[in-house]
Amino acid sequence: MLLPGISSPRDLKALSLSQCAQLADEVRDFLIDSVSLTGGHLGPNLGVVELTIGIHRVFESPHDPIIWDTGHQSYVHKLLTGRQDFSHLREAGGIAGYPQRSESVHDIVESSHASSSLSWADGISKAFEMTGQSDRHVVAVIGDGALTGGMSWEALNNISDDNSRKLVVVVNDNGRSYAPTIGGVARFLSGVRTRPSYRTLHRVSWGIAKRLGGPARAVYRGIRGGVHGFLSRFTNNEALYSNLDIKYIGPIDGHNLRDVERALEQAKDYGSPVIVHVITEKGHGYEPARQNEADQFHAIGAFDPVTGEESAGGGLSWTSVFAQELVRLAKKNKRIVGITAAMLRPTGISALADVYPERVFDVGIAEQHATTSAAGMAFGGLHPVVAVYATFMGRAFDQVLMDVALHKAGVTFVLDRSGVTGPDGASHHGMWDLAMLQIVPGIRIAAPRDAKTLREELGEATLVDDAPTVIRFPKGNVVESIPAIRRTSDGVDVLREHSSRDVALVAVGAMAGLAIAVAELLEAAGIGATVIDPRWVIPVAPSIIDIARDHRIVVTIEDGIRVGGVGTRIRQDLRHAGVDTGVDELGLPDEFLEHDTRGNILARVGLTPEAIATKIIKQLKGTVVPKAKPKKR
Ligand SMILES: Cc1ncc(C[n+]2csc(CCOP(=O)(O)OP(=O)(O)O)c2C)c(N)n1
Repeated sequence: MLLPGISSPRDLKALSLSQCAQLADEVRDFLIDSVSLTGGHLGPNLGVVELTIGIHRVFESPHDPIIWDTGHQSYVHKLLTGRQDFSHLREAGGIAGYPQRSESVHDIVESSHASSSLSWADGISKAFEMTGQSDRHVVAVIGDGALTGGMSWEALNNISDDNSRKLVVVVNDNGRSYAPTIGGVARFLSGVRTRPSYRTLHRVSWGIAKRLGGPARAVYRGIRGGVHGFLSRFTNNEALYSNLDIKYIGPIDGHNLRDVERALEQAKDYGSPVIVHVITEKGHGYEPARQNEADQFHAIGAFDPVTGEESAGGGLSWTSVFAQELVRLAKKNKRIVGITAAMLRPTGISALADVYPERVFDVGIAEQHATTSAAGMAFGGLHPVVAVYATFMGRAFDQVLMDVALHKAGVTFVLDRSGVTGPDGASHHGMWDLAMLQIVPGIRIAAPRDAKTLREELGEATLVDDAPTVIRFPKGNVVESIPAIRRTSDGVDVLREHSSRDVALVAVGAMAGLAIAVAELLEAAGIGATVIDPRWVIPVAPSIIDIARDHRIVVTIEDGIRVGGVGTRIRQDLRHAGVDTGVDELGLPDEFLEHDTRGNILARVGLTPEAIATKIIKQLKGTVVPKAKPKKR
């Protein structure tokens, strides 16, 4: 076994190529075994085993920073940089599913939102140049999927402007995001992939360089870029890149370590920005992943390593309720279309595509474009439903504000994975959407509490044709129904009432179950609680103000950041209406919350029935206990 002996990239450099091949096999076995127990991003990592070994043999991490775009493909990098305990991958205390600076000096970028790596690399290389660290290379590894994001092209535009920087862009082209990558960029890459003539050129050139000795070799190295540029016009492989004026090497077989290393060495020699186009296969070396057409084990739960069969999760997910209801609504309303930013299946939009393929648009990893394109579709007479994970909505704030809302476009945003998500860590919690979106003039935001209200609110949203609407719901399974006792005339559901109106609990969406549990505990302590679900949390319905007026205190509970959340909005609206009932806003702290289970995180931040009930009891006791009389002397 070689893998246990690799504690840093330095150890890799002592290995022969055949030992590296053995190491690659060991890494694959390790990944399959460990991810089968914990779940994680298996397919992307199986595809970059040789590439990661090659990068670490050719460059000197961390002296040469390596930036993994998105970061879900960094498991091999972790294994080779001293992190071989994967037993608690993505669990509290275990290693993170993405690069994390606190884990290792080899991890540089941990944001995990796609398409940012080239901007990072651009900035770092500029800083190295300006601070006299000119012996340091910067390597960015970006997938063909991430390359569909606009930010990468903004960065390339800048990178191509300055030939003095040591910046290597490795395009890890496996032809897929989750599903096959779409669009012109993908077509361009696939065109290059099927024309291997550059590889021949590259091999010949390498041969020449090797044979030349001393000064002749140095001279050849100096002019090699130009020679390649000239000859590659005849191979016609890299027209897109050459038009950008960036040197290009490729396409390289990403599973042939010798070729990978040669290409990287050559890129290192250039001493100016260069793209190395590497062809890899997602799920490489593991048949069940390769055969899985849907997503090639992009992200998977625990599974049987022999058959590749995923362990049965069971239960009905929020995503599938949304997916089914969207199809039902789309059958009745021909104006409804679906948009996804490269997440056809994870968002459930695939259900609509199965029935009406022509009414679904996968725009690539391009949330900003998805949003403005939706505004255009609304102008043209459609009602677009843009389905994204809540965390990625942040990318398109300006577009929601200026393109959709300002233009009164009827676009429905469906935010899956809102609130605390858990194992994907700080970057993937959908906790900013409520605070961020509620400041958009005219926007209406619904947070369904169960499957029934999700269906209902989605239907209501698709009828709004003059403003953005948002439906946000969490990850995981949904309960079919949390019944209401009554609905107010302005659409607020009252879930529970009590003759003594001590506290009004306002539950945002999936927090309804928690609020009811709090009410039960309060009742046992002799405190009467009303529980309401606003359904549409923004704007604040007038009946919420009326209910608040009737109670001693209001407690809002939301699965989103407390600062500037729905609770804050209710407090402001109460004050504006002259109601002086105190409001306690419960929600998530304004912190980056590390990976853990959703349950553990909610407990840590005090969002459990016991913690909330205790807080309220203390608070109310505080208001009823008479002030102590001053002692007589
Ligand atoms: C801004 C943003 N939107 C969506 C995602 C979700 N996402 C994670 S990985 C991925 C596909 C990445 O494809 P690619 O860059 O080709 O890498 P591969 O997995 O194929 O190696 C997507 C869409 C994300 N991380 N960031």
